[in-house]
Amino acid sequence: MKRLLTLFVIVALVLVATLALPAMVAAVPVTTVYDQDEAGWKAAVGTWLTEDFADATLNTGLSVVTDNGLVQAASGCLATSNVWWDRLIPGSATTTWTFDVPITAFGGNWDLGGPGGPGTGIAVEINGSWVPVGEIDSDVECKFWGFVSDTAFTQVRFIAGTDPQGWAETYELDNMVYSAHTNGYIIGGGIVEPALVASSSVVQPFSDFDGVLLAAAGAIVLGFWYARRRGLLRRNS
Ligand SMILES: [Ca+2]
Ligand SMILES: [Ca+2]
Ligand SMILES: [Ca+2]
Repeated sequence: MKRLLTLFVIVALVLVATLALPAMVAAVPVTTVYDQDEAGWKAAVGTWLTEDFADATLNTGLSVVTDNGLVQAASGCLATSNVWWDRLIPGSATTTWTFDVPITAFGGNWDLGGPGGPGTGIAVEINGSWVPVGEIDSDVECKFWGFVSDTAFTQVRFIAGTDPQGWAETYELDNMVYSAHTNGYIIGGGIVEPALVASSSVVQPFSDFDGVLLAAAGAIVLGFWYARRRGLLRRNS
């Protein structure tokens, strides 16, 4: 009897180890940066949405929390257009973009070198645990910088970078682009497709990892139930 019970427990533990560990490893996103390679980024994602900051109203499903950022006329090389102007300060001023629908790629046209001169550069991070993606050089002027992730994310955060040239980084960003194309979702042509809306409105009660744990717990409970039913699990028998 005890042997059978031990077998059940071992099988359950092996199930958790083999299923849960790969899920935990896969949870760390791997990102590919496209520094001054807009064509490469666009080829990688296929379709995307653009926020051109023509006015202060952001695209549907896009929101921002910022200490200093705002939409205004450009002052540097992006001067023919309205842009996102911002000043990032180490330890105090950051900007976080949030996407209602998980995305896998993000980028834009950047001017760091013009507004305020070259500063700290910009460190870009994604999602709640703030995985570092890379730093945008402080002397970039009207160049594309973007990235693609193998794991979907819903937040992009800009913080001051590590370049010692300045105490802050004042910058302007235009034509911010983002895409969910590589995640089985399609965003394109400035229109969010119905399939995407339907997918995003489904509330996911568990993460992948939670689901594995739930399955393992279920297997253990079923094992005990089966053992007890078969009279294999009686105390002091
Ligand atoms: Ca807009
Ligand atoms: Ca613009
Ligand atoms: Ca600057």
